[in-house]
Amino acid sequence: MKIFSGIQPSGVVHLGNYLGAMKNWANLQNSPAGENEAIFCVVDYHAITVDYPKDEMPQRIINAAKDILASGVDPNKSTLFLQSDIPEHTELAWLLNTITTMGELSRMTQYKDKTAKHEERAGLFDYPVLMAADIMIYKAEGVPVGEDQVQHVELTRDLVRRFNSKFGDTFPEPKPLLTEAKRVMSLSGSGKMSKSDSPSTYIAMTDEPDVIRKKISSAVTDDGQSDDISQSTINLINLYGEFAGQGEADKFMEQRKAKTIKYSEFKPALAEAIINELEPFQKRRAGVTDEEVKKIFTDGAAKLRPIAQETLKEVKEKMGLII
Ligand code: AQP
Repeated sequence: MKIFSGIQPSGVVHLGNYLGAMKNWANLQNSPAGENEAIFCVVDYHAITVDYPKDEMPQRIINAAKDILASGVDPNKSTLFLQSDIPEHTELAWLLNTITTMGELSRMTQYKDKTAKHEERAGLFDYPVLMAADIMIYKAEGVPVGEDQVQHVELTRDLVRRFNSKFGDTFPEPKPLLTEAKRVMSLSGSGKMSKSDSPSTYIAMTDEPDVIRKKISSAVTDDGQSDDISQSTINLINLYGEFAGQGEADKFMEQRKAKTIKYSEFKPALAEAIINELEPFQKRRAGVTDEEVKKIFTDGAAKLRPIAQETLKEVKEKMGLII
């Protein structure tokens, strides 16, 4: 299966990004007998749809690639590139805009969520069409993302069907590939873990052990005594399962059901499990240089550009634009 996914260089990467998407990227690339062909992208054109610190952007782009590599993506098995290095993405997005309705884009919950915090801009509104172009230009069939991106993949499927029926069979219908941790919640107990929220509400993949201990010790839980177990508590126990194994997490869940759980014991255990998982990630990340990332981007774009150009030519022909 051909796999495509991306991450915005919009700041630090957190446990939600890692468990919901990036860890899965490394797993998918290691499919038996190379049955998956994986393409991963730092989507800089998506990250500029809200205000951003221009001077920090070059380093953010490089850091996003380091995060992907540290998660286990191997440039010898997968292709990693920078979105703006292949301008055919934006050209295909324009062509897809002509078959996308305002109603469809208005229904996107991420647009509604983001415009609660940011100005309403055409680029932010059109974000899902560029994402559809990112996926379609490589004719990808699988898109490993977190739950918040599923609606955008569904829109991509609609655009694929519409394009194929208007202009002839061209694209496969991509499906979202989700993990168990498809929606990691914020440590504040409300909403998804998000890098645009306060740093105390997320664990960054680069957080030092002491920072992790402090953040987990102040993470919101229920009181341990109510009949209803809060979503915030379930989220933390699920996180523990991700790092320490389901069997260990089940023990704490049984204690919570029996109302005997001691958060003063559970939280340090969770913090240490996270620290253990992040240690090799942080080591690998520190070992990647900026120059290596630039070379990986150059090689990735050189490999993918002919494929993107080929798809764009096919699309333009089918749309009657080649004379
Ligand atoms: N909390 C989450 N749980 C599971 N998966 C998540 N993802 C994001 N948050 C969670 C997945 O991570 C991938 C890369 O995300 P992105 O860079 O496109 O950023 P985003 O989806 O806009 O979410 P962020 O990181 O929290 O940023 P802001 O604060 O800007 O909204 C995607 O596959 C995403 O689904």
